[in-house]
Amino acid sequence: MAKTIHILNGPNLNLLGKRQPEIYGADTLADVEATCAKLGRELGLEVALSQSNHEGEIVEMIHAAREKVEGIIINPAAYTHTSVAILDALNTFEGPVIEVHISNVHRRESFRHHSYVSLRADGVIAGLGVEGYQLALRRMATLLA
Ligand code: DHK
Repeated sequence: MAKTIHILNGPNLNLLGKRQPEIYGADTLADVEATCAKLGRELGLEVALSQSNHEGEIVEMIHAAREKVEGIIINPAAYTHTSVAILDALNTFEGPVIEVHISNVHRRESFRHHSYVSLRADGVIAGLGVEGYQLALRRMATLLA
């Protein structure tokens, strides 16, 4: 049976493609979902993508992932820099976790330089645009082989 990867996205990423395209690019989250589903098929992985603007909902999605999926790719967006709750939830998950940021957070405001989620992540991708999700998926295929 194919292993499942959940790609979780935090606040404002529902506006991907419309929101500050000079920073986040022109692709929408639906485009990301389609390219990752296609790549998942090539890699033999089942891919599910979700987005929420609410911290507690993201915590609950991580709890649900505990029972259902083998790996988590997460772009916690602004919660990256603030959320101990999301870090704690990820610490209850046993499979691999890869953190993705579309922009290079280290070249931006200093409050974006710290990530709570990085304390749990097995790997971090930043600044490679939405291609970062596909690269994370390829790494998941390696880790779960
Ligand atoms: C997305 C956001 O919404 C920001 O709050 C983060 C991240 C960076 C990204 O680059 O994908 O600081």
